[in-house]
Amino acid sequence: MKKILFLFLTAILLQSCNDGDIIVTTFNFDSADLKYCGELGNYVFYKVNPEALESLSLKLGVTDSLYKTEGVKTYPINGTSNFVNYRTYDGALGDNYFCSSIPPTSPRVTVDYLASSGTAEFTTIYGYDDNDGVPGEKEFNGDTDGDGLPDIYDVDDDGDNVPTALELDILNVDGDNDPLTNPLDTDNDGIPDYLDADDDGDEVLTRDEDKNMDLDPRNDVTDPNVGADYLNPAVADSYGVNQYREHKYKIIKSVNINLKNLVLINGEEEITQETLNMGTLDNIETIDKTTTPEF
Ligand SMILES: [Ca+2]
Ligand SMILES: [Ca+2]
Ligand SMILES: [Ca+2]
Ligand SMILES: [Ca+2]
Repeated sequence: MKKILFLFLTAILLQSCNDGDIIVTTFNFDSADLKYCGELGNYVFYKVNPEALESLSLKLGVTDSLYKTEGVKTYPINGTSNFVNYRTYDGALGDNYFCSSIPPTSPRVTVDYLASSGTAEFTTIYGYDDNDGVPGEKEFNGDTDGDGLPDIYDVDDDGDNVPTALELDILNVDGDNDPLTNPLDTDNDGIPDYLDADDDGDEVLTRDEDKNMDLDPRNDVTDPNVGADYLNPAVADSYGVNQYREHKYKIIKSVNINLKNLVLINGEEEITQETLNMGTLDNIETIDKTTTPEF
């Protein structure tokens, strides 16, 4: 008769009889980190519980770029090209057990369950970094300059062609070594320069106070005693610059792997699990983006 064992989320103690021997396994991977190796066509994700000498692994023989798009992708567990194994061993696993091209001969596998059905659900989440000196959680939740790049990944939040990083407290005037506290507010209008498209309040936009029109208002200086024209309210000439400079930012991807409706089989024995969250891999892929917003 076929034995069916149900495991609950952190599944506790699994006993199985095998020719009279009793094998006890814990099936507990909560404290184990999710790790990965492999590449297109042969992805391996695994967790190892060193205390119980057991592992849970997912192999995917798919040629998808798994994290290409944000959102959920699902892959069927078919027991052949895509499969999940739950195993116990007679010794500790070396660091490369799952990632070496030739399968190691030791430790020996003592119990081996193979999943013949179920689904692997990959949820890819994008994070952004514009490295502009304003941490993501402190960026304005919106698109200040309306250039299509939200502030969280806009290196020039106010679109004035002076990068945000150069409009903060760059001279450490307040002495706290944090460029974000007390950012420059040249015209004292209560809007910090990095969010102010007219920094000196002379009613000519900073972007337009660019005499040589090289998309950098910092090098247009009429009066060296005051500084650049965009910070000098006494100079208010507009050159009608209708262009943004090039922007760079990073997309940092993380992925969560959730196994659903898993049926693990070992001979006559069967473990079923409705959901088994393998965990999240942070920074699994980073993409460098370069773009020039349309004006
Ligand atoms: Ca923007
Ligand atoms: Ca920004
Ligand atoms: Ca500004
Ligand atoms: Ca000016």
